[in-house]
Amino acid sequence: MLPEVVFVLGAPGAGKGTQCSLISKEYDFVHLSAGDLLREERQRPGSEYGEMIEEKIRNGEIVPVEVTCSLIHKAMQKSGKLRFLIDGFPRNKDNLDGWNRVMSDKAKLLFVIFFECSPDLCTERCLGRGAAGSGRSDDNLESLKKRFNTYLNDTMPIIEHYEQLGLVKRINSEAVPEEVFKNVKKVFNGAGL
Ligand code: UP5
Ligand code: MG
Repeated sequence: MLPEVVFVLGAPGAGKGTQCSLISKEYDFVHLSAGDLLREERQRPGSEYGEMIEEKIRNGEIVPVEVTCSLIHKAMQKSGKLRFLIDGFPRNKDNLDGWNRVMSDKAKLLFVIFFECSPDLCTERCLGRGAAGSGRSDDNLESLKKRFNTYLNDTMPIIEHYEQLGLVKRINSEAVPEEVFKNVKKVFNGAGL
C-alpha cells in the first residue's frame, strides 16, 4: 500500500504540534514535524546544514526543500508505518514543487488540515512558550514578526492552492486544545480514519 499523508498547516503557534500529538494518540498516524526534524538535523554532529538551518529558523525563512523533504522521507521510511501527519510542511512553492517532484509517486495526500487562529493569540502563545523556557531561538518578538511575514506571503498561497483542489479542512484553533480536538476528530472520523 502507498503511504498516506495529511499535511497540517497554520500560523506559527496555531497549535499544529499540540493537535498532531493528540491525533497520533487516537489514530494510527505517525506525527512528523518538519520543524522538529530540522531542529534535530541542526544539532546532529557533522551535519553540513546546521548553521544554515539555524540562520533560516531564527529569521523565519524557509529551508530549501531538498533538505526538508529528504528528512521527512527518511523519517517515513524509518518508522515502518504507512500513515503520517506532516506538521508544518509544505510552507512555500519550493516546498510544494519539491514534494510533488520527489514524493508524488511515493505517498498519497489525503487532505490538508488548516488551523485558523488570530495572529495576536498565536504571538501570545509563542511568546508564552519562549518565556516558559522552550529554548527555541525563534520564540521572540523579532523572529515572530518574520515568521508571520513568511507565513502570510509564502504559506497562505500554498493553502489557497490546496483549497482550489478541494483538499483543505479548516479548523478554528482558538479554543482550549481539547475543544479544538473535538473538531479535528470530526474530520478524521468523517474521512473514515
Ligand atoms: N497551545 C497550543 N494550542 C493551544 C490552545 N488550543 N490553547 C492554548 N494554548 C495552546 O503551540 C504553540 C504554543 O501554544 C505551545 O506553548 C502550546 O502549548 C500552546 P504548538 O502546538 O507548538 O503550535 P505550532 O502551530 O506547532 O507552533 P510552532 O511554533 O511549532 O509553529 P511554526 O510553524 O512557527 O514552527 P515550526 O517548528 O513548524 O517551524 C519553525 C521554523 O522552521 C520555520 O519558521 C522555518 O524557519 C523552519 N521550517 C522550514 O524551513 N521548513 C519546514 O518545512 C518547516 C519549518
Ligand atoms: Mg510546531
